[in-house]
Amino acid sequence: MSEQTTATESATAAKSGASATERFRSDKSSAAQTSPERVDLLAREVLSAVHETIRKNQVTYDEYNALKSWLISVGEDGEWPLFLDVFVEHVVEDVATAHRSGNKGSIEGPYYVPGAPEIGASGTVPMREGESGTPLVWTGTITSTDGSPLAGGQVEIWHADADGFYSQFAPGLPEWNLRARITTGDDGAFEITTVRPAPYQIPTDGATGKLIAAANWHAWRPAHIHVKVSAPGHETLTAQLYFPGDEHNDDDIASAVKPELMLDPKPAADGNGEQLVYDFVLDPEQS
Ligand code: MBD
Ligand code: FE
Repeated sequence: MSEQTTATESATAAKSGASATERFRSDKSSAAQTSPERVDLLAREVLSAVHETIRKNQVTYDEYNALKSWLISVGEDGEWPLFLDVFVEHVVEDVATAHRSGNKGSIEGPYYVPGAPEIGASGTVPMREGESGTPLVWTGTITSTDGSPLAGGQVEIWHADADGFYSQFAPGLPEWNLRARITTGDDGAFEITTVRPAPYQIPTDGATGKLIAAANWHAWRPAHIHVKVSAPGHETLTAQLYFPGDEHNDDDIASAVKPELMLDPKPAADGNGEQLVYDFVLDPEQS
């Protein structure tokens, strides 16, 4: 049996959820500061919307208890990061980036890990010997909205493997598998070699998967490559890039696909896999 099937067998929602919760707590939750005025306003509005839904739909005690039981299991399964990033983050991202004139972005999702290995301006993402998936060579540039190339720009890239698993969130994968950071030189150019990720299915054995099954939805996200692009004096861009023809581009469970984020892979000139060009334009930081 290949090493690549081991992860398939022992990946569980609870394990990836626990990793995502831990990751969030160490990177982001300590930075959360919200004034009492905003908490008062937002909590009241959200609760009113819930009350209104209950009245409008004549919600029963059975339904209320089903909700309560489900909410308890979201926490037990460590799936608050997954649930919120799948069903809520896309609107937060829209609001946060509406002022930009550079690249469109998309949600970060629960599986970003800072500190991936640096591979220079041109390099190959860490991967296993014989990593499955079509080889992909991606060239591009990072420029500012005025067209000037950005030296010292970084692209952090992370994506699932050909079985749909993310390193550090599924067992049996090397720590930094399919995660890397590139840094541009004076011309703002980069070249990244990796492999095509597979479509991603939300874990079906956790609370989020149970909601999806109970509502008769599907659990799929189209294949995607995550990036975080940064450069001195510029707003950091978080995005996901997609592949034309994926059957879930039009019904992503996370509502995170935008037409501007579509890649255009072509057969590679050397006959080995695919090549593509995709550039990034960053907005200068607002003063
Ligand atoms: C993912 O890979 C992802 O990108 C998002 C947003 C949610 C769940 C899994
Ligand atoms: Fe993802």
